[in-house]
Amino acid sequence: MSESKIDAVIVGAGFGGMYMLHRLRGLGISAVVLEQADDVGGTWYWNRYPGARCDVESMQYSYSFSPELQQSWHWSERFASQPEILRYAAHVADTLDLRRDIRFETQVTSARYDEASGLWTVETDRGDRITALYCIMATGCLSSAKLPEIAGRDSFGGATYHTGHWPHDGVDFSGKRVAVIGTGSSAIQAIPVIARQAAHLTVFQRTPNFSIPSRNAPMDDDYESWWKSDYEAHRAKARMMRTGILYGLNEKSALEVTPEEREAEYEARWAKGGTAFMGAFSDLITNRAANDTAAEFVRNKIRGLVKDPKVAEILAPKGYPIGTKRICVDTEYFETFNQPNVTLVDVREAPIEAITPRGVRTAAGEVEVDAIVFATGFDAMTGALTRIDIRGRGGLGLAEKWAGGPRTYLGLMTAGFPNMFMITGPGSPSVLSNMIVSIEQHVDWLSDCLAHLRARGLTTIEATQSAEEDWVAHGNEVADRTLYPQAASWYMGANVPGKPRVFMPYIGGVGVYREKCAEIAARGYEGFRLSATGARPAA
Ligand code: NA7
Repeated sequence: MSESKIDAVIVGAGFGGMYMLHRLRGLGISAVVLEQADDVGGTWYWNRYPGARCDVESMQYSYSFSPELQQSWHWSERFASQPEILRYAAHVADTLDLRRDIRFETQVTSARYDEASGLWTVETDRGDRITALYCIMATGCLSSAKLPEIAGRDSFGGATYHTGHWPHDGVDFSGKRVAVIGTGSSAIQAIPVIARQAAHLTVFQRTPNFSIPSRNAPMDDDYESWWKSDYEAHRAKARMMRTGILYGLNEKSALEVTPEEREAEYEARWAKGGTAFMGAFSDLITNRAANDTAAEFVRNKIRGLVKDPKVAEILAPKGYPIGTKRICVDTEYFETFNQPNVTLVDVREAPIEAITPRGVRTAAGEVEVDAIVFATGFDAMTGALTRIDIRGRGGLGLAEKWAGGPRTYLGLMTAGFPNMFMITGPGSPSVLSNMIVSIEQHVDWLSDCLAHLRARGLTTIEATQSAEEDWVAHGNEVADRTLYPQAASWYMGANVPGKPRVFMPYIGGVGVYREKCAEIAARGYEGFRLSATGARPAA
């Protein structure tokens, strides 16, 4: 048991927590980072499954705050693999000497606000009890791995893995019969790699996903030079894009061009690869008829790639608009189903009834396997927060407050929890954006906010109830103008049984959101109450 006092506790040493620590040091605010893993990297520390790779191009998926850092680092591929991103995170930690303020292998169990003192007390599984003025949750959006609720899950006699908790020394599937449950981004990356090793791979698919080829390749020298020759200007443009990613957006509607022009645009983007496919036309996420043209294009590509027409139809997503479940980026995913050692099981047709000691039993019979890979995703956006016992004013629990879905102001704070901040929390663009761009914007905004408070002798900031209500209403209104709510996605909480169906990230766009945050700060932190320690803000 150790007791200590500090200005700020930061929870999580991923890209959010690392940069937050760096900025607080610059402000002279003492801080400690608590991290459950034994090193930095957050999501990239845990997601070590075969084929794990970022779907944002590496030249853009990196910090922009340090010109030296971005100029000196060399990415070896167009899309960085997980090991390379982890090496980058370690390099940043070394360069900025971050580890001396990070307590590893330390899981935060509770964080409680004391109204009298205006301080947070944070407790860990190692018996630490740290009192701090600020509690900053850099806990990540996709960090609470979710196992499926399938009968007999723990009865399986062979090895089981979750993609988000992959063993550090890797797994050798050679000669093994393997089951993969799930066909989201993680599975779509892992399946081609596992299929090359395994004796037999059986994929259990509940919902097919749209996936675009990555066309990953070694880094092109000219492309790298183009970025590096004017990194700051390119970054500035990216920060104002809807997704925080710089790529060509076509201003035209998919419905105003001829079928030939439309096809040519899709073909060009398919050939280039990556999520920029969704920038083919301006109305793909707002107009169902426009979206249908893109969806049908991808379905036809799948039909062309998969030799068995029956298998192709099972893999071709129908019934929800393309892009409204997170679009996947793959390397020979669909082609993998042409391999003789790969079988696809349509779980909609033959639901999984149970996991047995020998394998997976569906309505169509039992599939015997040696290993099961759960690629079943995360309790996204809220799971990493609500699994900590966080209590604000009056002992109100965050999980209790969010029982009907997360409620925040700007995704940065939630009313009733003074001085508790979220980096890329629900209600911010977060998972709909380049996470590092969004992380930097939150950390910079928050650092300026804390400097503002200090300069005025104030210690406490809290979102007002009415600002929060307005922000939630605005977030819903913007989401309802898009096709996103039409899909049963993890953005909607639909992948966790019992989780309220609320569209969690802010879809208004990274650039728009950035401007709103800046205006709010310029107006003296409108919608927040600023006060002195322990003082209860006026109603
Ligand atoms: P996802 O995208 O949530 O995918 C999970 C997959 O697992 C998805 O295909 C699910 O089907 C499937 N799933 C979940 N539970 C079950 C059960 N009980 N039975 C059958 N299938 C199931 O997680 P990922 O890890 O792939 O990706 C998460 C994000 O990480 C990704 O978007 C990137 O941003 C990085 P469903 O679609 O729910 O029918």
